[in-house]
Amino acid sequence: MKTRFEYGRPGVQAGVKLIGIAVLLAALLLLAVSPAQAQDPDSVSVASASLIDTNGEQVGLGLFMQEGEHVFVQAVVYGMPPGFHGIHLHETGLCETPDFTSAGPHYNPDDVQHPDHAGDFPNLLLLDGGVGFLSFHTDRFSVDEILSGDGSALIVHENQNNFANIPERYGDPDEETLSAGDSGARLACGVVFDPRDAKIILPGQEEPADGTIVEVASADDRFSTLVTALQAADLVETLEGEGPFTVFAPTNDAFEALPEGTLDDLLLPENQQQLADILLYHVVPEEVLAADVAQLQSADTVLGPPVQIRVENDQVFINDAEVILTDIKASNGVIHVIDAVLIPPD
Ligand SMILES: [Cu+2]
Repeated sequence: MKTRFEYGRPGVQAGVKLIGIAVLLAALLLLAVSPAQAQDPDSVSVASASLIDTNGEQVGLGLFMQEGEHVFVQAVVYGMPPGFHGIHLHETGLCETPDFTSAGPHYNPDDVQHPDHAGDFPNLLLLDGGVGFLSFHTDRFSVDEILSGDGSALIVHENQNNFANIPERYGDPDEETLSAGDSGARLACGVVFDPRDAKIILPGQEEPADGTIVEVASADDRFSTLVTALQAADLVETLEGEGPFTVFAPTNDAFEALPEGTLDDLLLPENQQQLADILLYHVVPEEVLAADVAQLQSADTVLGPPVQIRVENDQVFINDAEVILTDIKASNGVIHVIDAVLIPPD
């Protein structure tokens, strides 16, 4: 059971996966808020972190909830080696595989020594099955603080954190021990984000589209010529209809590649029918996703005559136009981008 979501906060990498249980936990956390506060969700400071491993796979979730002066921290981790692991908050909300050094050093706004960093946490114990749960309070930061600026990231390390606790008889601890407690490699990382900023899509749920085919195309500079043509051909209303439609959308470059003067001629009022015919030859009256397009040899268009579909060296062609981008979702269908204008047969 897998879930996708995108961060709503600008500058944070999108496209991380969440599992259903993580969403459930986040929901439970929100429910745990006292009824008076729950009436205004914005008055509650909560944050979560979706932990990914070095392969980008989901391996856990962290939750942070402000409770007065304290923050209640919870983490559930799975699919990682059993035993104790250092787990900390690091200072930058960026988790780039494979080593997560992008998250920077420990979250330490007061510039103090380990283990007094605000981001120092108790160790996490993973059971034999590689699953573990951590729950504690900290008064070293607030939820708002760890969400502000560059954000922060929750990191699970390979080894346990010794909290720089090296008794004198062992000699002087080195810099690595003093700064991070010999926790070793970063095995998992999760950007800390406000769950209310995230678009969460549950399993089986359709990804919400940003508007109709016309609205999606209008919002994209690459299709401004197409949109102009749709308006000139009086087809906007048609493509805002229920559909579903599949539109093979030529880019502006594709229109420019037409013989000189062709487009200008087509945009003349007296040629409206011809323009409409050409455009309707780009529309299939059903939703055909990329994975299905490649299975077809042809598809009937709204104009009538079918377009030919062929796959060559993993590239999909519609007649002689190459499909350069697929599956741009709209509320009433899907757009595949092509590099040439399709001309219907006479
Ligand atoms: Cu760390």
